[in-house]
Amino acid sequence: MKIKKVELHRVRLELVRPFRTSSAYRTHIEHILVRLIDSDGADGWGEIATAVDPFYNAETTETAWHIAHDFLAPMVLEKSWESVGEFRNLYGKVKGNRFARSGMEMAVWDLVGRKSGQSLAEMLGGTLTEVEVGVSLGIEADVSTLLTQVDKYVEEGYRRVKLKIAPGWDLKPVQAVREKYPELRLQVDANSAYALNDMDQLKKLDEYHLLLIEQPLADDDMIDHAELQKYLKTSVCLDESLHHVDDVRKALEMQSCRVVNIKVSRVGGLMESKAIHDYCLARQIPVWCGGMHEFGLGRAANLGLASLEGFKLPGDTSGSDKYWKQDLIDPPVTVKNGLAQVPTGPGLGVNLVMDRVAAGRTRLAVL
Ligand code: OSB
Ligand code: MG
Repeated sequence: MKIKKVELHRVRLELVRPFRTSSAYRTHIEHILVRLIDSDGADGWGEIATAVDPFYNAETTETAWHIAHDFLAPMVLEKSWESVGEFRNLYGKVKGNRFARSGMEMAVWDLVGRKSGQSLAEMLGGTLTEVEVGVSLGIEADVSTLLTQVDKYVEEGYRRVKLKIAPGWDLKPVQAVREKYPELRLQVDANSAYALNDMDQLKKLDEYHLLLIEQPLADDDMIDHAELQKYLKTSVCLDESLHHVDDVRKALEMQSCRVVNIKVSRVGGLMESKAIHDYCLARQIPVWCGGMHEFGLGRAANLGLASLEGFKLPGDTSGSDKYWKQDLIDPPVTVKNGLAQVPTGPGLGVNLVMDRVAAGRTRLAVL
Protein backbone atom coordinates (compact mmCIF):
# COMPACT_ATOMS: atom_id res chain seq x y z
CA MET A 1 0.00 0.00 0.00
CA LYS A 2 1.01 3.59 -0.55
CA ILE A 3 -0.07 6.87 1.04
CA LYS A 4 -0.66 9.55 -1.61
CA LYS A 5 -1.94 12.38 0.53
CA VAL A 6 -1.76 13.47 4.17
CA GLU A 7 -4.12 16.05 5.68
CA LEU A 8 -3.60 17.64 9.09
CA HIS A 9 -6.59 19.35 10.69
CA ARG A 10 -5.90 21.26 13.90
CA VAL A 11 -9.26 21.44 15.67
CA ARG A 12 -10.27 23.34 18.80
CA LEU A 13 -13.18 22.47 21.10
CA GLU A 14 -14.17 24.17 24.35
CA LEU A 15 -14.42 21.90 27.39
CA VAL A 16 -17.88 21.89 28.98
CA ARG A 17 -16.13 22.47 32.31
CA PRO A 18 -12.58 23.78 32.89
CA PHE A 19 -10.25 21.01 34.02
CA ARG A 20 -7.59 21.63 36.66
CA THR A 21 -4.81 19.19 37.57
CA SER A 22 -1.77 19.68 39.79
CA SER A 23 0.11 20.82 36.69
CA ALA A 24 -2.33 22.50 34.30
CA TYR A 25 -5.59 24.46 33.98
CA ARG A 26 -7.43 23.91 30.72
CA THR A 27 -10.55 25.49 29.25
CA HIS A 28 -10.25 24.11 25.73
CA ILE A 29 -8.50 21.34 23.84
CA GLU A 30 -6.77 21.50 20.47
CA HIS A 31 -5.91 18.21 18.82
CA ILE A 32 -4.64 17.46 15.33
CA LEU A 33 -6.67 15.07 13.21
CA VAL A 34 -4.56 13.15 10.71
CA ARG A 35 -6.15 11.93 7.48
CA LEU A 36 -4.25 9.48 5.31
CA ILE A 37 -5.40 8.79 1.74
CA ASP A 38 -3.97 5.85 -0.20
CA SER A 39 -3.54 5.09 -3.89
CA ASP A 40 -7.03 3.53 -4.08
CA GLY A 41 -8.57 6.71 -2.68
CA ALA A 42 -9.36 4.98 0.63
CA ASP A 43 -8.79 7.02 3.78
CA GLY A 44 -8.27 6.71 7.52
CA TRP A 45 -8.31 9.16 10.41
CA GLY A 46 -6.24 9.44 13.59
CA GLU A 47 -6.05 11.90 16.48
CA ILE A 48 -2.96 13.49 18.04
CA ALA A 49 -4.18 14.08 21.58
CA THR A 50 -1.61 16.60 22.79
CA ALA A 51 -2.29 19.31 25.33
CA VAL A 52 -1.75 22.88 24.13
CA ASP A 53 0.82 23.34 26.93
CA PRO A 54 3.90 21.28 27.92
CA PHE A 55 2.66 20.63 31.47
CA TYR A 56 1.61 16.97 31.23
CA ASN A 57 4.61 15.99 29.12
CA ALA A 58 7.01 17.76 26.76
CA GLU A 59 4.84 17.65 23.64
CA THR A 60 2.34 20.35 22.74
CA THR A 61 -0.11 20.69 19.87
CA GLU A 62 2.37 23.04 18.22
CA THR A 63 5.34 20.65 18.51
CA ALA A 64 3.16 17.81 17.25
CA TRP A 65 2.22 19.90 14.23
CA HIS A 66 5.91 20.47 13.51
CA ILE A 67 6.76 16.76 13.83
CA ALA A 68 3.74 15.52 11.86
CA HIS A 69 4.01 18.16 9.14
CA ASP A 70 7.78 18.33 8.69
CA PHE A 71 8.83 14.75 9.44
CA LEU A 72 6.13 12.07 9.73
CA ALA A 73 4.09 13.03 6.67
CA PRO A 74 7.10 13.35 4.33
CA MET A 75 8.48 10.05 5.67
CA VAL A 76 5.31 8.07 4.82
CA LEU A 77 4.26 9.72 1.53
CA GLU A 78 4.81 7.57 -1.56
CA LYS A 79 6.48 4.75 0.42
CA SER A 80 5.37 1.11 0.07
CA TRP A 81 4.29 -0.86 3.12
CA GLU A 82 2.18 -3.96 3.78
CA SER A 83 1.26 -3.83 7.47
CA VAL A 84 0.79 -1.33 10.30
CA GLY A 85 4.15 -2.48 11.67
CA GLU A 86 5.88 -1.74 8.37
CA PHE A 87 4.12 1.62 8.17
CA ARG A 88 5.36 2.47 11.66
CA ASN A 89 8.92 1.58 10.64
CA LEU A 90 8.82 4.25 7.94
CA TYR A 91 9.19 6.87 10.66
CA GLY A 92 11.11 4.64 13.08
CA LYS A 93 13.99 7.14 13.14
CA VAL A 94 11.83 9.76 14.88
CA LYS A 95 12.71 9.85 18.57
CA GLY A 96 10.21 10.69 21.31
CA ASN A 97 7.24 12.71 20.06
CA ARG A 98 5.00 9.75 20.79
CA PHE A 99 1.74 11.68 20.71
CA ALA A 100 2.46 12.74 17.13
CA ARG A 101 3.50 9.22 16.14
CA SER A 102 0.42 7.79 17.80
CA GLY A 103 -1.99 9.92 15.75
CA MET A 104 -0.24 8.88 12.56
CA GLU A 105 -0.45 5.22 13.48
CA MET A 106 -4.10 5.51 14.52
CA ALA A 107 -4.96 6.81 11.06
CA VAL A 108 -3.35 3.80 9.43
CA TRP A 109 -5.24 1.36 11.69
CA ASP A 110 -8.43 3.11 10.60
CA LEU A 111 -7.42 2.93 6.94
CA VAL A 112 -6.45 -0.75 7.09
CA GLY A 113 -9.59 -1.65 9.04
CA ARG A 114 -11.89 0.18 6.68
CA LYS A 115 -10.30 -1.53 3.69
CA SER A 116 -10.53 -5.02 5.19
CA GLY A 117 -13.88 -4.51 6.92
CA GLN A 118 -12.41 -5.26 10.33
CA SER A 119 -12.93 -3.23 13.48
CA LEU A 120 -9.97 -2.06 15.56
CA ALA A 121 -10.99 -4.44 18.35
CA GLU A 122 -10.95 -7.36 15.91
CA MET A 123 -7.58 -6.39 14.51
CA LEU A 124 -6.10 -6.10 18.01
CA GLY A 125 -7.71 -9.33 19.20
CA GLY A 126 -10.05 -7.73 21.72
CA THR A 127 -12.77 -9.95 23.15
CA LEU A 128 -14.95 -7.64 25.24
CA THR A 129 -17.95 -6.04 23.53
CA GLU A 130 -18.54 -3.47 26.25
CA VAL A 131 -16.19 -2.02 28.82
CA GLU A 132 -16.54 -0.61 32.32
CA VAL A 133 -16.01 3.11 32.42
CA GLY A 134 -14.70 5.50 35.04
CA VAL A 135 -14.51 9.26 35.17
CA SER A 136 -11.64 11.65 35.91
CA LEU A 137 -12.54 14.71 37.99
CA GLY A 138 -10.35 17.80 38.14
CA ILE A 139 -9.40 19.89 41.15
CA GLU A 140 -12.29 22.14 42.19
CA ALA A 141 -12.52 25.37 44.18
CA ASP A 142 -13.94 23.53 47.20
CA VAL A 143 -15.05 20.12 48.39
CA SER A 144 -18.78 20.75 48.00
CA THR A 145 -18.34 21.64 44.32
CA LEU A 146 -16.37 18.44 43.86
CA LEU A 147 -19.08 16.41 45.60
CA THR A 148 -21.66 17.81 43.18
CA GLN A 149 -19.53 16.49 40.34
CA VAL A 150 -19.08 13.09 41.99
CA ASP A 151 -22.85 12.87 42.58
CA LYS A 152 -23.56 13.60 38.94
CA TYR A 153 -21.32 10.85 37.59
CA VAL A 154 -22.22 8.29 40.23
CA GLU A 155 -25.90 8.90 39.38
CA GLU A 156 -25.08 8.43 35.70
CA GLY A 157 -23.70 5.00 36.61
CA TYR A 158 -19.95 5.49 36.21
CA ARG A 159 -18.11 2.52 37.67
CA ARG A 160 -15.28 4.38 39.38
CA VAL A 161 -14.17 7.90 40.13
CA LYS A 162 -10.66 9.31 39.84
CA LEU A 163 -9.83 12.48 41.72
CA LYS A 164 -6.99 14.75 40.73
CA ILE A 165 -4.89 15.56 43.79
CA ALA A 166 -2.10 18.00 44.66
CA PRO A 167 -0.48 19.16 47.91
CA GLY A 168 -3.27 20.99 49.77
CA TRP A 169 -5.99 19.09 47.84
CA ASP A 170 -5.56 15.46 48.80
CA LEU A 171 -6.84 14.14 52.12
CA LYS A 172 -9.78 16.52 52.33
CA PRO A 173 -11.45 15.65 49.02
CA VAL A 174 -10.64 11.94 49.34
CA GLN A 175 -12.06 11.77 52.84
CA ALA A 176 -15.23 13.64 51.82
CA VAL A 177 -15.91 11.42 48.80
CA ARG A 178 -15.12 8.25 50.75
CA GLU A 179 -17.42 9.30 53.58
CA LYS A 180 -20.32 9.89 51.20
CA TYR A 181 -19.60 6.82 49.07
CA PRO A 182 -18.09 4.06 51.24
CA GLU A 183 -18.23 1.45 48.45
CA LEU A 184 -17.32 3.55 45.43
CA ARG A 185 -14.30 2.43 43.44
CA LEU A 186 -12.06 5.43 43.97
CA GLN A 187 -8.55 6.35 42.84
CA VAL A 188 -6.38 9.47 42.73
CA ASP A 189 -3.98 11.02 40.23
CA ALA A 190 -1.23 13.43 41.35
CA ASN A 191 0.38 14.14 37.96
CA SER A 192 3.83 14.19 39.61
CA ALA A 193 2.96 16.78 42.25
CA TYR A 194 4.80 15.12 45.14
CA ALA A 195 8.35 14.24 46.15
CA LEU A 196 9.71 11.41 48.23
CA ASN A 197 9.75 13.56 51.36
CA ASP A 198 5.94 13.76 51.12
CA MET A 199 5.78 10.01 51.87
CA ASP A 200 4.07 10.49 55.21
CA GLN A 201 1.33 12.62 53.72
CA LEU A 202 0.73 10.06 50.95
CA LYS A 203 0.74 7.27 53.52
CA LYS A 204 -2.36 8.85 55.08
CA LEU A 205 -4.27 7.97 51.92
CA ASP A 206 -3.83 4.28 52.77
CA GLU A 207 -6.88 4.25 55.02
CA TYR A 208 -9.33 5.19 52.24
CA HIS A 209 -8.95 1.87 50.36
CA LEU A 210 -8.17 3.50 47.04
CA LEU A 211 -7.76 1.31 43.96
CA LEU A 212 -4.49 3.07 43.25
CA ILE A 213 -2.53 6.29 43.36
CA GLU A 214 -1.47 7.42 39.90
CA GLN A 215 1.90 9.06 39.19
CA PRO A 216 2.62 10.61 42.59
CA LEU A 217 6.29 11.45 41.83
CA ALA A 218 8.37 12.78 38.95
CA ASP A 219 7.94 11.24 35.53
CA ASP A 220 11.62 10.30 35.29
CA ASP A 221 11.94 8.78 38.72
CA MET A 222 11.19 5.08 38.89
CA ILE A 223 13.61 4.60 41.78
CA ASP A 224 11.73 6.90 44.12
CA HIS A 225 8.44 5.34 43.02
CA ALA A 226 9.82 1.94 44.09
CA GLU A 227 10.79 3.42 47.43
CA LEU A 228 7.31 4.90 47.86
CA GLN A 229 5.55 1.70 46.79
CA LYS A 230 7.41 -0.20 49.51
CA TYR A 231 6.09 2.27 52.08
CA LEU A 232 2.45 2.41 50.91
CA LYS A 233 -0.30 -0.17 51.12
CA THR A 234 -2.09 1.54 48.23
CA SER A 235 -0.94 0.40 44.79
CA VAL A 236 1.12 2.87 42.82
CA CYS A 237 0.11 3.18 39.14
CA LEU A 238 2.44 4.87 36.68
CA ASP A 239 1.23 7.12 33.87
CA GLU A 240 3.79 9.79 32.78
CA SER A 241 6.79 7.51 33.55
CA LEU A 242 5.92 4.79 31.03
CA HIS A 243 6.66 5.42 27.35
CA HIS A 244 7.00 1.91 25.96
CA VAL A 245 6.95 -1.73 26.92
CA ASP A 246 10.57 -1.70 28.04
CA ASP A 247 9.81 1.04 30.57
CA VAL A 248 6.99 -1.14 31.85
CA ARG A 249 9.32 -4.11 32.19
CA LYS A 250 11.80 -2.03 34.21
CA ALA A 251 9.09 -0.49 36.39
CA LEU A 252 7.68 -3.91 37.23
CA GLU A 253 11.10 -5.45 37.84
CA MET A 254 11.95 -2.60 40.19
CA GLN A 255 8.49 -2.79 41.76
CA SER A 256 7.91 0.90 41.09
CA CYS A 257 4.22 0.19 40.56
CA ARG A 258 1.61 -2.58 40.74
CA VAL A 259 -0.78 -1.19 38.14
CA VAL A 260 -0.17 0.25 34.66
CA ASN A 261 -2.03 3.07 32.93
CA ILE A 262 -1.95 2.52 29.16
CA LYS A 263 -2.51 5.72 27.19
CA VAL A 264 -2.41 5.22 23.45
CA SER A 265 -0.85 8.61 22.76
CA ARG A 266 1.72 8.53 25.57
CA VAL A 267 3.20 5.25 24.33
CA GLY A 268 3.25 6.18 20.64
CA GLY A 269 0.25 4.25 19.41
CA LEU A 270 -2.04 1.27 19.52
CA MET A 271 0.64 -1.23 18.59
CA GLU A 272 2.82 -0.32 21.58
CA SER A 273 -0.32 -0.21 23.77
CA LYS A 274 -1.12 -3.78 22.77
CA ALA A 275 2.49 -4.84 23.49
CA ILE A 276 2.25 -3.34 26.99
CA HIS A 277 -1.11 -5.00 27.52
CA ASP A 278 0.26 -8.39 26.48
CA TYR A 279 3.33 -8.01 28.68
CA CYS A 280 1.21 -7.14 31.71
CA LEU A 281 -1.41 -9.81 31.05
CA ALA A 282 1.26 -12.52 31.00
CA ARG A 283 2.36 -11.30 34.46
CA GLN A 284 -1.14 -10.71 35.85
CA ILE A 285 -0.52 -7.00 36.24
CA PRO A 286 -3.81 -5.09 35.93
CA VAL A 287 -3.90 -2.38 33.28
CA TRP A 288 -6.47 0.27 32.47
CA CYS A 289 -6.99 2.69 29.63
CA GLY A 290 -6.07 6.30 30.34
CA GLY A 291 -7.27 9.29 28.37
CA MET A 292 -6.12 12.69 27.13
CA HIS A 293 -9.47 14.46 26.69
CA GLU A 294 -9.81 12.83 23.30
CA PHE A 295 -12.38 13.84 20.74
CA GLY A 296 -14.63 11.01 19.55
CA LEU A 297 -12.02 9.57 17.22
CA GLY A 298 -9.46 8.98 19.95
CA ARG A 299 -12.23 7.92 22.31
CA ALA A 300 -13.25 5.17 19.85
CA ALA A 301 -9.62 4.01 19.61
CA ASN A 302 -9.43 3.84 23.41
CA LEU A 303 -12.55 1.66 23.51
CA GLY A 304 -11.17 -0.66 20.84
CA LEU A 305 -8.01 -1.07 22.88
CA ALA A 306 -9.91 -1.55 26.14
CA SER A 307 -11.68 -4.56 24.59
CA LEU A 308 -8.52 -6.58 25.29
CA GLU A 309 -8.95 -8.97 28.19
CA GLY A 310 -6.18 -7.52 30.39
CA PHE A 311 -8.08 -4.25 30.91
CA LYS A 312 -9.33 -5.29 34.32
CA LEU A 313 -9.99 -1.84 35.74
CA PRO A 314 -12.43 0.82 34.45
CA GLY A 315 -10.73 3.31 32.11
CA ASP A 316 -10.87 7.08 31.67
CA THR A 317 -13.02 6.30 28.65
CA SER A 318 -15.96 8.49 29.61
CA GLY A 319 -18.77 9.43 27.23
CA SER A 320 -18.42 12.32 24.78
CA ASP A 321 -20.64 14.52 26.97
CA LYS A 322 -18.11 14.46 29.85
CA TYR A 323 -16.04 16.98 27.89
CA TRP A 324 -17.94 18.11 24.79
CA LYS A 325 -21.20 19.89 24.17
CA GLN A 326 -21.03 18.39 20.71
CA ASP A 327 -18.41 15.79 19.81
CA LEU A 328 -16.93 15.62 16.31
CA ILE A 329 -18.46 12.19 15.77
CA ASP A 330 -22.07 11.20 15.30
CA PRO A 331 -23.37 9.26 17.11
CA PRO A 332 -21.25 10.31 20.11
CA VAL A 333 -19.73 7.86 22.61
CA THR A 334 -22.33 7.15 25.25
CA VAL A 335 -22.11 5.48 28.65
CA LYS A 336 -25.09 3.61 30.02
CA ASN A 337 -25.06 1.96 33.41
CA GLY A 338 -21.31 2.61 33.50
CA LEU A 339 -20.65 0.69 30.31
CA ALA A 340 -19.51 1.84 26.87
CA GLN A 341 -19.93 -0.25 23.76
CA VAL A 342 -16.80 -1.21 21.87
CA PRO A 343 -17.23 0.06 18.28
CA THR A 344 -17.92 -2.73 15.79
CA GLY A 345 -17.73 -0.85 12.49
CA PRO A 346 -14.69 -1.09 10.21
CA GLY A 347 -11.56 0.72 11.41
CA LEU A 348 -12.19 3.00 14.37
CA GLY A 349 -15.90 2.53 13.65
CA VAL A 350 -17.03 6.15 14.01
CA ASN A 351 -18.37 8.83 11.67
CA LEU A 352 -16.65 12.21 11.74
CA VAL A 353 -19.01 15.07 10.99
CA MET A 354 -16.98 17.19 8.57
CA ASP A 355 -18.99 20.37 9.19
CA ARG A 356 -18.06 20.17 12.85
CA VAL A 357 -14.41 19.53 12.04
CA ALA A 358 -14.44 22.56 9.74
CA ALA A 359 -16.20 24.71 12.34
CA GLY A 360 -13.56 23.98 14.97
CA ARG A 361 -10.58 24.00 12.64
CA THR A 362 -7.77 26.44 13.41
CA ARG A 363 -5.24 25.17 10.86
CA LEU A 364 -5.20 22.90 7.83
CA ALA A 365 -2.35 21.45 5.79
CA VAL A 366 -2.50 19.13 2.80
CA LEU A 367 0.67 17.30 1.85
O1 OSB B 1 -3.05 12.33 33.89
O2 OSB B 1 -4.57 11.02 33.26
C1 OSB B 1 -4.06 12.13 33.23
C2 OSB B 1 -6.20 14.52 31.16
C3 OSB B 1 -5.23 15.24 30.51
C4 OSB B 1 -3.91 14.98 30.79
C5 OSB B 1 -3.57 13.98 31.71
C6 OSB B 1 -4.54 13.24 32.33
C7 OSB B 1 -5.89 13.55 32.08
C8 OSB B 1 -7.01 12.91 32.75
C9 OSB B 1 -8.35 12.89 32.08
O3 OSB B 1 -6.92 12.44 33.85
C10 OSB B 1 -8.44 11.72 31.19
C11 OSB B 1 -9.66 11.78 30.30
O4 OSB B 1 -10.77 11.71 30.82
O5 OSB B 1 -9.49 11.88 29.07
MG1 MG C 1 -2.63 10.46 34.86
